[in-house]
Amino acid sequence: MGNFQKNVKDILALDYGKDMKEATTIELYHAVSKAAMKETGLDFVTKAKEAEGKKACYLSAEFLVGRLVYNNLLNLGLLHQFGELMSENGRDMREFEEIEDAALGNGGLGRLAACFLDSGATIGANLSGYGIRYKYGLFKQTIENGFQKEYPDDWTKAGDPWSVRTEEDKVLVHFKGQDVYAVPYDMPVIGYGAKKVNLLRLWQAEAVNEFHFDLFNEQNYDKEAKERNAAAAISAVLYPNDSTKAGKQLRLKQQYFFSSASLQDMVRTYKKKFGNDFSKFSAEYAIQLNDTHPTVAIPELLRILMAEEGLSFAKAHKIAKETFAYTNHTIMAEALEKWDISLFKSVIPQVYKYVVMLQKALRKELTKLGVNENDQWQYDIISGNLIHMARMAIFASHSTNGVAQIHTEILKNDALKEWYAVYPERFNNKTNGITQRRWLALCNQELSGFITDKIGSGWVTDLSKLKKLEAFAEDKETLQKFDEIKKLKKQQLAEFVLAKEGVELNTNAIFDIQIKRLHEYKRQLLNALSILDIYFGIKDGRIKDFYPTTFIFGAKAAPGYYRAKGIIKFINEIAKLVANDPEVNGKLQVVFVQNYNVSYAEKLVTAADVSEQISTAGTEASGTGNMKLMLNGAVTLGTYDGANVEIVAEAGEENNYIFGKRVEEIEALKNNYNARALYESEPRIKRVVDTLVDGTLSDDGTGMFAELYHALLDGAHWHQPDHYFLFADFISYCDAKLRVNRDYQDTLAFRKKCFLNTANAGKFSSDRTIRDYVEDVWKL
Ligand code: 26Q
Repeated sequence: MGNFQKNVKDILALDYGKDMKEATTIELYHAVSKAAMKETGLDFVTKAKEAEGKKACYLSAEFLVGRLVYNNLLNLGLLHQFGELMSENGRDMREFEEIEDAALGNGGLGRLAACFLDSGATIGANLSGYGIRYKYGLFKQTIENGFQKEYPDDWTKAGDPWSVRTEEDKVLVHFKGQDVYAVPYDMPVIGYGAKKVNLLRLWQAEAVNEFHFDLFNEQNYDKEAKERNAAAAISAVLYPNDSTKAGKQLRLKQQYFFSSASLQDMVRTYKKKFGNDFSKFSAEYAIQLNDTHPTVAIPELLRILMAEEGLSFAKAHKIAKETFAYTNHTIMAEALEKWDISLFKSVIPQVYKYVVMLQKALRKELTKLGVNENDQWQYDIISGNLIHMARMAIFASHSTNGVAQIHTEILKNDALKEWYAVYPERFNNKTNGITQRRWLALCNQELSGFITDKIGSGWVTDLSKLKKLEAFAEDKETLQKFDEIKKLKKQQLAEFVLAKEGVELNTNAIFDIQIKRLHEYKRQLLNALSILDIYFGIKDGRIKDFYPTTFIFGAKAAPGYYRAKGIIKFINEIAKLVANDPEVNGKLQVVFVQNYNVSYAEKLVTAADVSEQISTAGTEASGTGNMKLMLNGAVTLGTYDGANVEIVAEAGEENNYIFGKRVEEIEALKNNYNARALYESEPRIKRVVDTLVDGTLSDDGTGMFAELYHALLDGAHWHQPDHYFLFADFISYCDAKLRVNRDYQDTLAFRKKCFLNTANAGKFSSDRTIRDYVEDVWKL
């Protein structure tokens, strides 16, 4: 019996007085996690803090780590021993699936941060994460009568065995009229093979005062409770919007809270080593800002260096510029974060004057760079009554990067072109990636084993090795086995979906999957309309020999995003229509799964034949789900947008299904787009759009479908009709879908396309992305 296995048993006995057979799932979960923490090294906090050399700090409002137990066991090399221990005692390895799943993020940006940490520790880089320990993660979603409902996600209710509270490192954070403690909870980030353990430090907000029993009487009970609640409120909930809109005081408090705490932590550690000489600060730390959410860290560093350490503005500004780097995750100008000056001053007045100093320095520098006085307003950090966070981040850092080639080009030539004109050397691209440990080794053990049999296990830490698979692309037996694995993953998914949703999936069908946050620009509505087109096409006899297809959706809508919620209802009504129609229900199936999250994604990506990546060209910065599906052998049905462009460049246009207008064509359309004319002239468009209002489908009297109809045909909320050009791409999209359907009927030819996608996914490892950051930006 291995050390680890013995430890699990000992902990069970000591903590609960039980054996492997008697222990409850939660008890066993705690014992397994504790034993794994022991293998990690119980001094992991000390060790990480003593790491030699320059450190990169990833500041992010979100770390969507998902379920940790299996991932940590994998990276510790204990997954096999764990499986053995469980089965020997008549227990199921998957028992813990009902317990933990830390959703401390919304979607792409948060999950990217988690993948980056895994890669940083695996390649041996000093990369730590700094964020917020939200009490409630992203809401849980159910679908009731076709509508989304939200419930709180109390992610620590079964405890949090992966964190340690590092009380001695707590710091004070000041707000106007309120001081709070930021208390760090440290999670080990275990690199694959466990050679390196980094830290994810999440700050929890707590009241400063010890509970005062003398105050705790009738009169002061209120005051005591109020202060305690106001402090805890700062780290209470994750904002569920995944595009900027909040503009709320509490959101700014969250941002300053973790930015200030993280900087205080760095400055304190730095001073222990170097004393008051700050000339080496940027040689000791690189700080990556994950979008503008932590950008208030820039004036906060100025404040600390100037007000507390006595440096001049010139010196502090130079240090900030050398230390900070900024990642942009969105193109859409309206999504760039701005704060009201009066709100900013009402929350953190002590920081505002450093923003003013930056604004003054900006103007001075622009003049020096020869920018005409009359053009300088375009750059203003302080403009009208607003503070532009992205402008501040670009000006006061040395690096601004986009997250896919096309995205970076759009930043340089369009969205941020005036900045590119004055600071071209600051702009660079870092195409996103995903960790193959979670997104293949862990979630698809069948495919992993198969790949390792063919080419060895080197791909686990060097994904470019997958290229070796190409040698087998003509081999019938290989493709047959590949096909069988996909079939098996479909059956496993079907079992899970039956248990969760009560729906039986047709595992002989094509699995066509769209999983991502619900957003108009991601065009789930286009997918839904195309399914209706197929539905009518089959019924009319226009579409013959249609190969049975199961369309699966997973998506959460921001709770206040009314139109997105209407789209969810619409998809669910289509699912019902199709399921109840005997003319089509052997051929078409539509399923909207509830509570799509990281763990659900792990199952869905392995079972997909078709990956839906259909955003309007120029709107999706990168996408990372596209990479997960590709890696697991799905073809991309997508537009020329985000990382799709690089995916087909790697895997071949002929092995994927690209459709629709390109960025330039969309740009050209913007000035003379007539959605209604397209609707009137194309009967297939008219037919499917009319289902929103002609009684085919019901929104239960909410008016949601009529609102969608008007948004498409008349425009609403300062947006032109069909703002995301669904009609412009409709026919091209439906054609591509039918091409997929035809091609699928030649099983091995289609599987070869899938196989070549897996073989060419090497570029999309986050190990590669992190190496690029380490070399070009952080200079570790
Ligand atoms: C901002 C202010 C107030 C409240 C919430 C927010 C907020 C929160 C989350 C704004 C944006 C987000 C998340 C954005 C996001 O996930 N963007 C995605 O980032 C991925 C990683 O780079 C890309 O692959 C996706 O293309 C991009 O949409």
